[in-house]
Amino acid sequence: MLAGAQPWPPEFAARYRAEGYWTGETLADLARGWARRDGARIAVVSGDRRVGYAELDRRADELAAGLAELGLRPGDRAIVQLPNTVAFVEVALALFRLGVVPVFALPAHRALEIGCFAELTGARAYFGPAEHGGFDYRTLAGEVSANAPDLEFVVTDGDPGAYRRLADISAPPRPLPSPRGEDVAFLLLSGGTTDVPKLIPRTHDDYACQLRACAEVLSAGENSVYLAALPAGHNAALGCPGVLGTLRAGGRVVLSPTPSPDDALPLIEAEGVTLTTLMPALLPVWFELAPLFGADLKKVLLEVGGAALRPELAREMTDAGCRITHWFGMAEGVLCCTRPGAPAATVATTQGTPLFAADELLVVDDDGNAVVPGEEGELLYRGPCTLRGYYRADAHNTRSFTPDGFFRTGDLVRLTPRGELQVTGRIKDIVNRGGEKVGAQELEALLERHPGVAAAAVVAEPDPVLGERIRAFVVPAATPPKLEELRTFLHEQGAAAYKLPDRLDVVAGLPMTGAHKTDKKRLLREARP
Ligand code: OOB
Repeated sequence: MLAGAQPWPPEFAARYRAEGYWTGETLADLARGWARRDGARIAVVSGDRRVGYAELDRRADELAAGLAELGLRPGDRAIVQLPNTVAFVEVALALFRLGVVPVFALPAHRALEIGCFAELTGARAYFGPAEHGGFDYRTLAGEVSANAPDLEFVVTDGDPGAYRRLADISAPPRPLPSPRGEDVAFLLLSGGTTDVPKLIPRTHDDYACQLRACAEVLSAGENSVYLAALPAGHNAALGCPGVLGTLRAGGRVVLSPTPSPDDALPLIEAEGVTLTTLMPALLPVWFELAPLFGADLKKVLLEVGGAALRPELAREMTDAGCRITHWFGMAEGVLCCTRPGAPAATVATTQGTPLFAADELLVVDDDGNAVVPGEEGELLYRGPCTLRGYYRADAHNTRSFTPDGFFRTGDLVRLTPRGELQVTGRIKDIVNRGGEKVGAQELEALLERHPGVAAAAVVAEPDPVLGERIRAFVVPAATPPKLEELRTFLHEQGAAAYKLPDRLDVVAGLPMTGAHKTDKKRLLREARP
């Protein structure tokens, strides 16, 4: 296994194999079977491009061979920051086949985040667009490379500037050693990190298991048309069943460059979309604007998760005939959902039941003891897809797992008498800004780099549109800084735009708890409304 990744203990691995969760199937074989059976079948649609299974399969082989010729080797890491384009799919498949481990970054990440991933993983390659959304990723790659001695290859989709053009990397397919089921297939970014970013190793065995199970519960198959509107490198769009699960099932993946209604909604009617994944913040906008774009949302199974879904909104939409499955998901492999056809009340008020019968859930109090059934507590999770350790994060891992391997989610839940999950809050210190997760400590440390800031505290503030937004409290060191000044400063530090505070309070001091931590509850209680 990849150094720095934590395997499941042998007795659990044996059980998951014996019970058919882990089958040895690898992501290297995605698209291959369909390419042989029905090569002309469309696998991926992006803008004007329609790529068949045979073409995708061949390109993945040629790209893998080309990358091997450049010197990339199994076990190397490669940062993949491609937006939802054919290149994303080609690169992911090629890396899986070569045994190179993609680190899936989001297009919104900037030099700060990508630099962190490069340093943590020692990535040898970076794959990004030349430009996307008005931003030049070659400049970002240049900034990151300057401080990342291991980063040898920058590959761009589009005009490469000083770097390598993705389309030019190709060599005659050659036999490559197949990865094994237990090998790490890729690294995903955790949405639950409060300080420096954490990465989650996902194995072929565990992710193939996730893809199969998600496709099964949603009846996704060869006739499915999956719309990837959220970033393809996020677990929700990548594999629930998402892009990879749809390719596995022989369906069609339709890629939208962004989730904005004018990009995504026209694709629904044009491509006959049957399934898509959305964060709750997008739902009202899609619901309202769908008719304008001739999109009939009733024809699409809507997978909604990533942040709290307002029950009234869920009801309004189901009353209007929309089909929603409500998900509680984590990149760490925790997945619960309401099954299609569940009663409207279940969809509106619960996040359903675990994906696997082998998933073990505990709801515990502050002392780690199981709560009385139905009471609120922290959700602990253990199962065939749930990680046993973050990548290269030993100290953090001792806090994030119980001694017997349960993962501490940091989310507060209660279980209904029928065993359905209800997310009630969280204890981890993050802001869930419309589904995008911002670690409070990471942002506080960045704010405290500003010369005008002596101390900072970041809290989640309720927001009618995003669910939560970022409120920063700062104690000034000199002249009190203004919100715009701090936002510009963070931007210049290379932070992603979704991490910039929405609101600023300049305060004389921060209240402390007995444990010398900022007392954020008191801070909010005493703050102006
Ligand atoms: C998904 O994954 P991540 O890794 O970006 O974020 C996970 C966190 C959870 O720990 C929880 O705090 C929050 O997002 N969350 C929810 C939620 N679903 C996720 N909070 C309230 N209600 C929900 N339904 O966000 C993700 C991964 C796969 C599928 C769907 C979402």
